[in-house]
Amino acid sequence: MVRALVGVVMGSDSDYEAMEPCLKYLEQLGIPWEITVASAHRSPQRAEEYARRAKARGLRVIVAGAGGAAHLAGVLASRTTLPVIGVPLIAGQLGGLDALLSTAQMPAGVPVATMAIGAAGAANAAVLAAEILALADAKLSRRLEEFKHALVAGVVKKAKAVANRAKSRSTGRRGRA
Ligand code: RP5
Repeated sequence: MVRALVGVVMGSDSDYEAMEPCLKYLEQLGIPWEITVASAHRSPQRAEEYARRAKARGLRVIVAGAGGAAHLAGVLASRTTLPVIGVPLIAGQLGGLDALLSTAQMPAGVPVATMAIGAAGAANAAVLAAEILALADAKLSRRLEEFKHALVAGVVKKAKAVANRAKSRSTGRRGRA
C-alpha cells in the first residue's frame, strides 16, 4: 500500500462532492492521498488528534475543506507544523463568504493557505500541495511543469475556437449584406 502524503480532511460528509476536484487533481499529479471527516466544532478532539499525529504518520501536507463557520483548517494548523491548506466551501446562506473569512483570518503564527471558495479552491489545494511536495521531488516537479503546459495548451485551443467562431460570424454577416 502506498503511504498518503496529503491528508484531506472535511468538516462533514456533505463536503465530499465539493472536495472531489481536490482528489481528482491529486490523482492526476500522482500524489497519494487519504480522506476523512473531522469537525472543528462537533469533534474537536478528533480534529486535534488527526493534526497532532499527521506528520509522524508520513503526511506532508494537510488540506482542510469546510463550510459555514469554517474553523477546521485553523484548528488543524494549531496542532501541526505541516503546511495546512484551507478550502472554504459553500454551506448555508452566505455563499461561502463566511467560510472564506473564517478560514483566511488567522492570527499571526498560525498560517492557513486559503484557497478560493468551492471547486476552484479544492482543485488549487491539490496543485498547491503538489508544488510544496515538488520542492523535494524532481519527478513531481516535472509532472507539474507538464500540468502547467497543458493549461497553456488549453487556453491556446480556446483562443483558436473563439477566433473561428468570430470568423464564421463575420462571414455570415458579409453573406447577408
Ligand atoms: C461545516 O458545516 C461542514 O464543513 C459543512 O460544510 C457544513 C454543514 O455540515 P452538515 O450539517 O452537512 O454536516 O462544519
